[in-house]
Amino acid sequence: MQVTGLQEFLERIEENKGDAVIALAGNPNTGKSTVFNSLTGLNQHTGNWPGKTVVFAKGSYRYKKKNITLVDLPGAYSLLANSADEQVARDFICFGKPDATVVVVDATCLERNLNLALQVMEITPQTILCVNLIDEAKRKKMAIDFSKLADLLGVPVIPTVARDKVGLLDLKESIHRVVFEKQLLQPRRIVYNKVIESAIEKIQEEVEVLVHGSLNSRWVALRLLDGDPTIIREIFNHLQRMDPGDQQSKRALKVVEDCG
Ligand SMILES: Nc1nc2c(ncn2[C@@H]2O[C@H](COP(=O)(O)OP(=O)(O)OP(=O)(O)O)[C@@H](O)[C@H]2O)c(=O)[nH]1
Ligand SMILES: [Mg+2]
Repeated sequence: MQVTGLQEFLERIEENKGDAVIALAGNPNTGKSTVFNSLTGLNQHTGNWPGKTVVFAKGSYRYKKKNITLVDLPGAYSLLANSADEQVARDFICFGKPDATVVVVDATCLERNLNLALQVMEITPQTILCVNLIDEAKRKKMAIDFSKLADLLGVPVIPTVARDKVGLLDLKESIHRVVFEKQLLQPRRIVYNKVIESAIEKIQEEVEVLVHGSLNSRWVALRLLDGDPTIIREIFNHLQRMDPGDQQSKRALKVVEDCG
């Protein structure tokens, strides 16, 4: 079995992980670390992603008798990773199976920031949108209809001013509901054109046998169609670890490998 930096990282996160692991993702400079520091206080430590210069922080807080581990990820514009930072964020969200992912977005440039949120929602329904910097949006006289945004996206939307600790209790409550009260989320799904949708369906059938709910098979199919070799390599490594070893799985694994 190949030991990647990813696996070593996941093992570190697993240690004393408490009752749930929550990923904090978002574009650069949206206030992720401010949210992280406010929620975890001194209960945190930082480290390097094994083999990379990328820094991550892990911390914890307690809410309603549950111990929550937060992972502060480096800023990313996209999960179709272009930089080492983006690769780390992507790999954790995709393969780390956090119990929920909070996407921190900048209220003053929602349009650009929602790209990442939609990509996260394509991987996992367990997504919460934290719309931060609403003080800046107000200053710029921007009005945001948060409940309409939540309806449109199908996930909880929490407005915050992280620097002033405004809205962070709501964020903790939302995380609690999603993780422990099994609040049903129905994230808006991006529908592609007919040709792509039918290709997705075919590939999804092939890979389902390997994926077994450990990854989202629709997302895997999309990545195989994209053909990005770095992500396909990680998908291959992940699926190889899950491989039950029968003929059907071997064939599916070969399909994934050949796409890379
Ligand atoms: N006005 C305002 N500033 C904020 C708010 N939240 C964070 N900031 C400021 O925004 C800047 C960036 O915050 P960080 O928490 O470092 O952002 P980040 O997303 O962790 O940044 P990267 O890790 O570099 O991607 C800091 O100067 C914060 O003090 C907010 O709600 N309102
Ligand atoms: Mg940060």
